[in-house]
Amino acid sequence: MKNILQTPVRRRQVLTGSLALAGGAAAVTLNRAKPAGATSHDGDDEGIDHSSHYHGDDNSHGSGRHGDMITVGDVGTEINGFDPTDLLTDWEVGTVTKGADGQTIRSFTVTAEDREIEIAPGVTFPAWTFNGRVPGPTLRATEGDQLRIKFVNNGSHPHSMHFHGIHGASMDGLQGSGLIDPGDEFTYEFTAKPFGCHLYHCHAFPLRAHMHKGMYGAFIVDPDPAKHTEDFSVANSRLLGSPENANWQEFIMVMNAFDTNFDGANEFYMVNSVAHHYMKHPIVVDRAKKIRVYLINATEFDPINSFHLHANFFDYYDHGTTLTPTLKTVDTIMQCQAQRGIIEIDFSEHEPGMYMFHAHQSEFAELGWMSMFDVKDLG
Ligand SMILES: [Cu+2]
Repeated sequence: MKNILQTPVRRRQVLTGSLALAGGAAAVTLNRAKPAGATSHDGDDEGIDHSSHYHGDDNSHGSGRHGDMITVGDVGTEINGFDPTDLLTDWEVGTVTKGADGQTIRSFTVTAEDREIEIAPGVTFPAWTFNGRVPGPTLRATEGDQLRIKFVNNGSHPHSMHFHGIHGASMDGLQGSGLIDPGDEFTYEFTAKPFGCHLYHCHAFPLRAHMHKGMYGAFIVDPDPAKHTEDFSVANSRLLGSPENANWQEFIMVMNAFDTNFDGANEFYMVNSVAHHYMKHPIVVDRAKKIRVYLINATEFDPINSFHLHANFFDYYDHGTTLTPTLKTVDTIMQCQAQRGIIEIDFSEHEPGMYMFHAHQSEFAELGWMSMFDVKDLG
């Protein structure tokens, strides 16, 4: 397949649906009702059939005009090796052992490697990855664990893992503290704290190149309920594997974007690397169980990203480092790069149906950052 990078793609081309890739690759157009490449729009909004449906079926749940404007076709797992639907709940908890003092030691291995990924149907991107995926593995630990993260650089450039957490200077992922050349390895050791929704990313320079190439991932630290007796049940509900936690539906969502022609502006926006994936594959949730989204903004080039939920409001925990919400009853939050937080949503009083969420920068939504919860009675 001819690489997308040989064909310059600009943001407005994608928006107007005029992008047709050479070499037999799939076309990207905004109108799913017509075959790929069958239309040619020369105006921003002309030719978009607002009567067509986001999913080719029932349009009674208010998706309306938004839903018309998504990429055509689908991204399989053949190139990427991961499915964004599976990635939502793919917690990497490492290998647990006990130290002599009974301390929990949690060990991970993360490998940097170059890998081409498919970010929209027929659109590939030459990524630099952690463990072959973008975002990298979602590393999840419990507050107070001793972490040992063995990092192996099998990529073509120097890389590191810089954790947003509390640790010593020697473990920071800079030159002399874990920034390593191809073929080298380094083990980061520190205590998992503070509890919250964090991230890690490569801190090699130029930083923006290593970020936008895909070198970031989630780092979740669950609170240790024993340390939070005043909010024990809340802390327990955040602890992966606890009975209280089983009453929640938890998802990792990393907001990201890709600059496919390397002009310093993004052509595609999304959650978890595939444009419009959760429009074509809505996230099925049980109406009776609350939703907890670990939301992280890894978007390069644009200073702000955002999350907006339709038809409902939610509570928000900035950085996830508190057990009471830092924002209550909001329907939109914004994050700068590396900002993150926990969103808690309750649909129990709602009718079942499709509930959209998306960036409220409209252009981001149209270029891929638009998703659906499919709220059902699964009882
Ligand atoms: Cu790097």
